[in-house]
Amino acid sequence: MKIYMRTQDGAWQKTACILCSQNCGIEVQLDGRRLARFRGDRAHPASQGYTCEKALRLDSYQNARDRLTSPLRRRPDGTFEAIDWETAIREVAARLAGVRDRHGGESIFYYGGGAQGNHLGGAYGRATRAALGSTYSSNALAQEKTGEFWVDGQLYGRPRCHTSGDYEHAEVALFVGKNPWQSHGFPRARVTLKELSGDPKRALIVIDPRRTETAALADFHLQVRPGSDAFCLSALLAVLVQEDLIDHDFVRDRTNGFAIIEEVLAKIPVADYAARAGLPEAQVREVARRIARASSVATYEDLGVQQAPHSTLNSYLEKLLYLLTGNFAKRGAMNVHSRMAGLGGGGGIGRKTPVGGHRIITGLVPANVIPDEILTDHPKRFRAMIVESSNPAHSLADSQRMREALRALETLVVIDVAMTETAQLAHYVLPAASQFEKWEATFFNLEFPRNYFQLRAPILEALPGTLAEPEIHRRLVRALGAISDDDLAELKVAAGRVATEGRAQFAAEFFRVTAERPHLMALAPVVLYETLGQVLPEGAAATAALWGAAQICAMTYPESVKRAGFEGFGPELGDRLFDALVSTPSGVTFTVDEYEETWRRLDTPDKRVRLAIPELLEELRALAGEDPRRRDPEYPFVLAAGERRSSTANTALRDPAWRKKDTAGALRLAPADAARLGIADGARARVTTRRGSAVAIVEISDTLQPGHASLPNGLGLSYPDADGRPQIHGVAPNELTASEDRDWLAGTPWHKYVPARIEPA
Ligand SMILES: Nc1nc2c(c(=O)[nH]1)N[C@H]1C(S)=C(S)[C@@H](COP(=O)(O)OP(=O)(O)OC[C@H]3O[C@@H](n4cnc5c(=O)[nH]c(N)nc54)[C@H](O)[C@@H]3O)O[C@H]1N2
Ligand SMILES: Nc1nc2c(c(=O)[nH]1)N[C@H]1C(S)=C(S)[C@@H](COP(=O)(O)OP(=O)(O)OC[C@H]3O[C@@H](n4cnc5c(=O)[nH]c(N)nc54)[C@H](O)[C@@H]3O)O[C@H]1N2
Ligand code: SF4
Ligand SMILES: [Mo]
Repeated sequence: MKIYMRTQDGAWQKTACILCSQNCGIEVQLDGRRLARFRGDRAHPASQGYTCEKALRLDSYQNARDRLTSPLRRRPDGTFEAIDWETAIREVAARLAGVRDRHGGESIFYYGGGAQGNHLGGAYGRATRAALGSTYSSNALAQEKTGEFWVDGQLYGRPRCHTSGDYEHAEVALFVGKNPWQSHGFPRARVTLKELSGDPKRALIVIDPRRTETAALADFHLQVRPGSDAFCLSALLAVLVQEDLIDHDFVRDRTNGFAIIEEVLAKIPVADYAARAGLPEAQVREVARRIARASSVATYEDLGVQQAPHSTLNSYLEKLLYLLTGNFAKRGAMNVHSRMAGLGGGGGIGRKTPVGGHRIITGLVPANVIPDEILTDHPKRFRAMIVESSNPAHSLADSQRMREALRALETLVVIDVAMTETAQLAHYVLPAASQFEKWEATFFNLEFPRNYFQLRAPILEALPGTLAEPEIHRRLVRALGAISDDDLAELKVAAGRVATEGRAQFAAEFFRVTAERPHLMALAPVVLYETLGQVLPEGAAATAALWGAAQICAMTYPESVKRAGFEGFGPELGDRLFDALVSTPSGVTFTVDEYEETWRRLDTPDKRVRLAIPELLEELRALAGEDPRRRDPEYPFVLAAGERRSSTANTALRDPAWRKKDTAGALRLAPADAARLGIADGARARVTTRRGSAVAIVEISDTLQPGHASLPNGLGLSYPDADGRPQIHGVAPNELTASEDRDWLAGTPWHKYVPARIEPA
């Protein structure tokens, strides 16, 4: 099918940067197929013209040397041969159907579904999974956010009650293991950080072992010992209780269970815990008082604590800090945001993995246990895998074991734009059109009180040989025989009447047909694509699933959608919202919330926050017997494996030439350690962990404390040189990490806490 493009050559074309979850709106000028010139899109409702320096490098993604241009099939000797799409779809469908028929569809595991900016394809992937009966899935959120989601579920009744911080208006902003200057995570991050830092009436607080760019701007930098956040956070909470700095009205009117946590926090020895965290007691007390005194506080916890010891407990303690001080459901504080579509894996509550019985949170299998669910003779093991827009052979802990697991699969299918480390192990590789060659959108819509959504139109024709994911999944679903022409006959007629009768009659027909043929509901994205999609304006068939999402969004938040300026009831409201998405290339504000909305979104029976979480209170009590100052003398360093820098963008940019600074991806070391080990700036050092060993170029940096070392995220990728020979650039962090180093509850990895030895090389 011909893909429509909105604008002409030479014009500024609206799209988004896809190098982090922020997806700033940008405008691009093309030079042939090259993304030649960039500027921030001032009409984008969230980014308002803001970008960081990385957006300028997007052509390295679009025109990479290792872009895939044909479906590939593995030969017995491990090399690949190009095959046509028809063969590829037929064989992939047949092989996966074979696995399903022999072992059940649940033995086909799905991983990924979108990276930093492309979540539309994953929606269609759900149809392929449904066609196969594949029920287990995961993605990168199970390496970072599942512990936090679980805590949200305990506090607010449902893991979907995800909170958003209002840093722009907060009197105090607290960043815990988060460096937004580099990693962003909220709109126009650097502008907001500078405002916070420059205003004497406001305060920026950072908890980070390293003096990051954000910490350097902070009013208070709690430079914790790596991995000791549970001590720091519980000491802060203990000060609130022991100095009676609690918001008693909020706690009494809005929460349950305070007495239980008060008892635990009252006993915590503040001076001792501060010392274990490497902090002056006076500073901990001052920070707790500053938080308590503020009229509003917004917090952000990220990988520094989520990928470190006590990950889930840290999430709990961080949330208690804003709850006990009443910084919830109000301006400048924390609120429960709306969403256009979820990013979880679906499925019921209380599910466990089939082999190890590990907890599945928001439908996501813990990333670190995936190899254990494959490398076993257990009859319920995963036998096949579909990997879409993700690179688990590189991004999951313990790459060696992950590779072994991927090799043990009967069938591995990878859908990607580039020849990744995971694709190299696949039986079939299906080449996707890039995010500038198809309709695309991010589902990282996490803002409150105004939430935003941008539907991006293609600005380039698809690279020959590639297909957009919606079309790949449509073909797979059809080849699997999950949908018949008969199933769609009436809906095609209804679609044909949309031009004259509008979409409301189509919606009614859709619900009638899916009620009659219930198997079609799980296949809805492909059903919509083949019916409604064919009559959407501008060749936007791939946005048909978004029409479904817009309908659900309007049904879930009718008042908030109306406040955003949309009119109508029921399907009409969803339709208006969808029309706006398609016709507003800079993106739209899709919900506007009142602060009371946060309370209405809670899913506890009495709409109160449940403060006491027994499992985590037990872990909190047990901290007394632990000392983060103790280290294994064999591995005296703590290595943070995977720092975000201005030279990193996960693995979206594979060509090392995009990096203008820090080209080798340096191992950062404190001056005292470098001097003691006799390692000069720019020299090579060997890093050895219990799992592996690697050589890196050293950068001596006084931002690190002694005993702490740091490697960047997303390096160690294989990329062809000018003669097509693969070269590996930098250290792949997960050659050094181990799958057993993970949170006991959520299974999240300890990438930021890897015991290591460092020597001159
Ligand atoms: N430039 C850039 N931006 C990105 C990305 C990228 O690759 N490059 N990736 C995006 C993605 S996928 C994500 S999830 C976010 C992540 O965003 P962040 O979580 O901000 O990123 P990191 O640099 O991995 O970790 C944050 C901080 O944790 C600190 N840290 C390490 N150990 C500890 C510890 O024990 N305690 C505490 N308190 N802090 C510790 C590190 O010093 C670091 O400053 O970034 C997004 N943005
Ligand atoms: N040691 C260590 N490991 C980490 C981290 C760490 O800090 N340290 N961070 C973790 C975190 S927070 C994250 S989010 C993960 C990220 O790791 P992954 O989930 O593996 O995601 P990305 O590195 O973003 O890779 C995305 C893939 O999508 C492909 N792609 C891009 N556009 C398209 C498209 O349009 N269609 C398709 N089909 N494919 C496309 C890219 O080529 C790339 O292969 O890594 C995790 N791993
Ligand atoms: S990398 Fe992130 S913050 Fe920077 S321009 Fe891209 S989307 Fe915006
Ligand atoms: Mo991430």
